Amino acid sequence: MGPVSTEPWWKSAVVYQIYPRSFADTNGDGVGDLAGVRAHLEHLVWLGVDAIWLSPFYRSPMADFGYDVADHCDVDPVFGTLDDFDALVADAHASGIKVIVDWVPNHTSDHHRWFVESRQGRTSAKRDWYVWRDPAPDGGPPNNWVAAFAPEPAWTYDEASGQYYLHCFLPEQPDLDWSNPEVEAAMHDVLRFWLDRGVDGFRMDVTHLIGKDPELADDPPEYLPIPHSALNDRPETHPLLRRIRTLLDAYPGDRMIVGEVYLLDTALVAPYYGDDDELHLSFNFPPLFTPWDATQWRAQIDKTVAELEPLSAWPTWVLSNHDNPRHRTRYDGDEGRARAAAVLLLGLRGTPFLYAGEELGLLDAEVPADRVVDPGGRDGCRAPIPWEPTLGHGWPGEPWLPFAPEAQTRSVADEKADPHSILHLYRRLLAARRGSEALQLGAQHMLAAPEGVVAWTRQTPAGDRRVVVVNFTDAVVRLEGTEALAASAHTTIEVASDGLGEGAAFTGALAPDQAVVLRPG
Ligand code: TEU
Ligand code: CA
Repeated sequence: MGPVSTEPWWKSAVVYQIYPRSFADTNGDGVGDLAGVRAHLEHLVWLGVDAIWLSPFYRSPMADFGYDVADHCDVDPVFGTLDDFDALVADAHASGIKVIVDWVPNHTSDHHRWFVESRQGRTSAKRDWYVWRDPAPDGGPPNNWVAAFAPEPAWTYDEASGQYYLHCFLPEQPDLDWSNPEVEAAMHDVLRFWLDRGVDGFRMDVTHLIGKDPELADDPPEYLPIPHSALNDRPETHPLLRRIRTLLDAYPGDRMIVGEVYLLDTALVAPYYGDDDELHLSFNFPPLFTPWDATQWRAQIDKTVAELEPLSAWPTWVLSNHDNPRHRTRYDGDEGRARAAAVLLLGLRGTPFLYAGEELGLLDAEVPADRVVDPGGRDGCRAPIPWEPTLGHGWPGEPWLPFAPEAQTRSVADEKADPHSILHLYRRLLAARRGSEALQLGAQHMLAAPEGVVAWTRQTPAGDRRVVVVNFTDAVVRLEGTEALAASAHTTIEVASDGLGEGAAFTGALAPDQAVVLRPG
């Protein structure tokens, strides 16, 4: 039995992100599908995750691989059917795994029936569901906003009506106008559709972008060409989030919303929790972009605590996702660092998000020019999961992207069979969290430690206690004479990133790139 807590499930949960295209294919078309997720739930139960987040599986022309939604309330045939979704949720729940789905509220596909109607002309009943504006006096775009992915204007001209429409991402992703109550009501209906189907929560795409300046004023020229999607931070978004929160909280069972707030300063992210009346959780990306360096990581941890603690806002931690190079790739391909990073991620106070494949220590795939498919250059981290060491790695057809390097030796089957693998490290870390209320929910106290080391304690009022120590250097480090040594006196190594010494008394020394979870006794 794990610890019993009265806190909502999402505070103690470890969430595992699945990019459905890349997870597991059951019909041989080279694209992963919902049946593939269902078929591999057993792996996730064995690993010990508490929840899965599914990236979009809705009907889509796939200009942005599903983040261009053409029907929010149906499954794209490439991923299966609504019945497949229901079966997946039923099996996940039966296995004790919560299901979070992606909700893309800022924009739709240009193939969505709302946009098809909107672009019919200036008098269309859905014209003002999107952001249409007359050209600037010189005939150019209405303002200087830059789209994501390429440094192009965030506006596309529509010859027929003589107006531009706004798209902060691809031209195939027109922005909805959330100042229109009909849009808000329609998107609330989407939330209800999935809540009624039993989902446990949502990952809300580009949360900070839905409320926009009614004047559509230019971005400060000194920021260009930063895309507008990374700058937009408006008061208009907050009442929208409060109404979304009210909608979710009216459902039983602690339904959760985690926002993708892509503002690269934690001080700007914190207000999206509101006064505990907006997002339940928010991603916090500055740590993801932090190099493998003790001083810089310590500063990120301190900053996160300083910004969130006064709000009683619960932190989140993430190292990898479908938009960025995997952390092992970012940390110079070094497996020792990737392992120590797993201890860091799973030892901090807050909800950790894992990205499928990081538990295998995958690197990004090297994608040859003739196989590049993503307009945002993100194919590398979306390589298919290798399930088997055999040719095809358990994929019945040629997958949509090439496999990552080392797929031959880093398949799920291989690593499952090897107790020294990084996969087993993740499993031990998840088990340690499940077994310790201190690791799940305990207070965090940072400890003075030698240069190159970050250390902290986790502790509950009832006295459950753990110490986490991460050596960011490639040298042996001794904690001698520091607060970190005093805090780790009379402890046993519960989990070590390199697997060495688990169950033995902690001596106060850490091997290069080693990180440990210590328990009293
Ligand atoms: O990402 C939003 C976002 O800001 C990222 O696109 C980021 O700027 C970029 O990936 C950096 O390379 C979300 C989704 O996570 C992403 O996959 C979508 O493409 C995007 O929204 C549009 O829906
Ligand atoms: Ca398939």
